[in-house]
Amino acid sequence: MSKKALITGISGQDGAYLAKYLLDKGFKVYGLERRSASNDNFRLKYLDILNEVNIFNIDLLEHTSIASLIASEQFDHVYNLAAQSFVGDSWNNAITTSQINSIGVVNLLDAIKQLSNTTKYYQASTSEMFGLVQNTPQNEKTPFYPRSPYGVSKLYSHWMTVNYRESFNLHCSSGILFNHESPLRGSQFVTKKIVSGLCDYLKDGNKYLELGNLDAERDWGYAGDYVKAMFLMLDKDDPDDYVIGTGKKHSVREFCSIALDKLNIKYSWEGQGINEKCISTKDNKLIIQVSEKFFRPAEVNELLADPSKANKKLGWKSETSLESLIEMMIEFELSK
Ligand code: NAP
Ligand code: G4F
Repeated sequence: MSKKALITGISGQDGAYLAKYLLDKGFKVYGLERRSASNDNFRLKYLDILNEVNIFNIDLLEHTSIASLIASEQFDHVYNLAAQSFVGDSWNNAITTSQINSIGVVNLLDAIKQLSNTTKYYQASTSEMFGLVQNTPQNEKTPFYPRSPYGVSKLYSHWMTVNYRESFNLHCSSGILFNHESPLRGSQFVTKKIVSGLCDYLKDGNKYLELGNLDAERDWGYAGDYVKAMFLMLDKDDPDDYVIGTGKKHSVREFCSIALDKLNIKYSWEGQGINEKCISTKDNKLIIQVSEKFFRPAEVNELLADPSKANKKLGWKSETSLESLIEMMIEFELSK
């Protein structure tokens, strides 16, 4: 009989790629989605799997509905990907962020503990928990120092996952995933914003892009590679926590430069700090300018993964280079 997996946040970037991956592995895939007027499941449609997944319309905060679902379906795997995942919004929406990202997790863990204790659980932890990094590169032993309400809320759920594993002997694992992107990335995140903004500039030379901190450095990988690590964690006999990343970092400015080169746009960076601009060397038109409104109250300046534990124990490694990822994102954007 097919194994059953529940994915919360199935309408998001990772949810969609994970659903496809598990369907290809023969799982029966169930998804949790909150009702929304705007969600048209474009990612599941793009991957051509909308009709292959079973969707439950339940908000992660509806703890009684979550409990009855967990009790009635007795899932083999539960992947908790639902979250308010945009760091930049988390200062203005700190309470909602905390409710979804922290209390939502306890709703699931507690239901599993009481009603389905052989279910294996995956928690979507994040490199944002390292925040003001205490060591570089970051691995499972690096101390945490979150820098946003998002990071703090995820640290709570990370430790709750560890606590339920240690207290109740549940199969709960956390993936501490570094930034991962794809053509299906949400439009607010910087990589998608850069690629779509530059494609808009290519189509209409009067459009330009406004960005915040160009010096921030991230370890960017491809979401399609990262969902495999989620499955590998639950496929193992022993639950554990794993850092997942590429082991390479680039600044936001470097990401822009690679995308500009791929689009064959000739440019130069001019000025410094808030006055920095990227200008076309063909006609002097503005391509990118820095805007204070995209800076954060507290920044995570650099993130760089040391994924050696996952390499060794899960046999997982990042397969897609940043250059290939950017090409993939550009191709998708230009085909729209
Ligand atoms: P995403 O595209 O923002 O997807 C998040 C999903 O959660 C959306 O489908 C959203 O649905 C759903 N959701 C939000 N609140 C909910 C609620 N109350 N009840 C039910 N569903 C709810 O994020 P992602 O990039 O796929 O990331 C997946 C997970 O990994 C998140 O937990 C994120 O924090 C974590 N993570 C991501 C990265 C990354 O670089 N992508 C790195 C580390 C960790 P709506 O459409 O209704 O908003
Ligand atoms: O793309 P971002 O918004 O991603 P961020 O904040 O690193 O968070 C993402 O990765 C985390 C894992 O490390 C996840 F947990 C989280 O859910 C999310 O998926 O911003 C990346 C960097 C930041 O330093 C930001 O200040 O880009 C900088 N940036 C500069 N200009 C910008 C912009 N970010 C955004 N979103 N928009 C800008 O205009």
